[in-house]
Amino acid sequence: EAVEYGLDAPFEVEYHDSIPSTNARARDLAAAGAEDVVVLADEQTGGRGRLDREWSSPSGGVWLSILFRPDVPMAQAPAFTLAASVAAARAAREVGVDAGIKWPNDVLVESDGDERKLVGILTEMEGEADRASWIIVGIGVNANVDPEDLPAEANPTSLSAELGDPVDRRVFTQRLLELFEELRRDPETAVAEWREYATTLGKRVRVETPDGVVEGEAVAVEFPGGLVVDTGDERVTVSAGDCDHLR
Ligand code: BT5
Repeated sequence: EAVEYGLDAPFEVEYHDSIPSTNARARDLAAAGAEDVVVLADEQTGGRGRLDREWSSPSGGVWLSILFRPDVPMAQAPAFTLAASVAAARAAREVGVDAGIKWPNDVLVESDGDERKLVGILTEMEGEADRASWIIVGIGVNANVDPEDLPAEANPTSLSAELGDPVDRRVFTQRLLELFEELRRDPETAVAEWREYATTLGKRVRVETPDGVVEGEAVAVEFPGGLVVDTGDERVTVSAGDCDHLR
């Protein structure tokens, strides 16, 4: 299956059979003044997660980055991560995979307390505090890949592994992009749907934020994407960090 699968998108799509990272390519395009571009690859040789962690990206996945220039303050960027996770979870549900969302950026398949990672999202931005110059939303979906080819410690899964059959990547990607475009303009629906899919709400969590560790019960998610944690003494809203579900 060739990666150049002819998407009918409201933006330019750039295809690569193999590239180090679609986010890195999108950053180069942003620096050159581009906007409304999707970079899509069959394989990434240097895919990245948050904090420069490696993102394993063998052939068969949907590895893409969306570059756009919305007129929003930088602080609103987490709303795009939220919209992307909802778009990915809904697109997965539409092909029959019961995906949930773990705050802030993981789309998972959960069964019997076991959480298998299906999608990762990496949002990057540049600009002034009151106005982002560009935003890049990188979405990595383990579509038609064998979880054995992914890092075992991440407890990964894929659409094909969950379904027992490969998905049509053209149809899936088309739908994912459509949903993202819709949801990023409709934060109310995105937040409401996030709550519906959330595996984090109601759980005891431990969040490592840039300012320290917050532990307590996850009680809410608020626009543009903060998680409200009830520590027992107070309610703290965390806007970024690594989150562990404690039970
Ligand atoms: C993420 O980071 O989950 C964000 C991943 C974003 C990937 C997309 S693909 C298109 C675009 N181009 C890029 O270069 N990146 C974006 P984080 O939450 O930091 O999770 C990273 C961790 O996930 C790693 O440390 C591994 O443990 C695990 N991991 C790596 N590859 C995986 C995979 N394919 N599936 C599931 N887990 C994986």
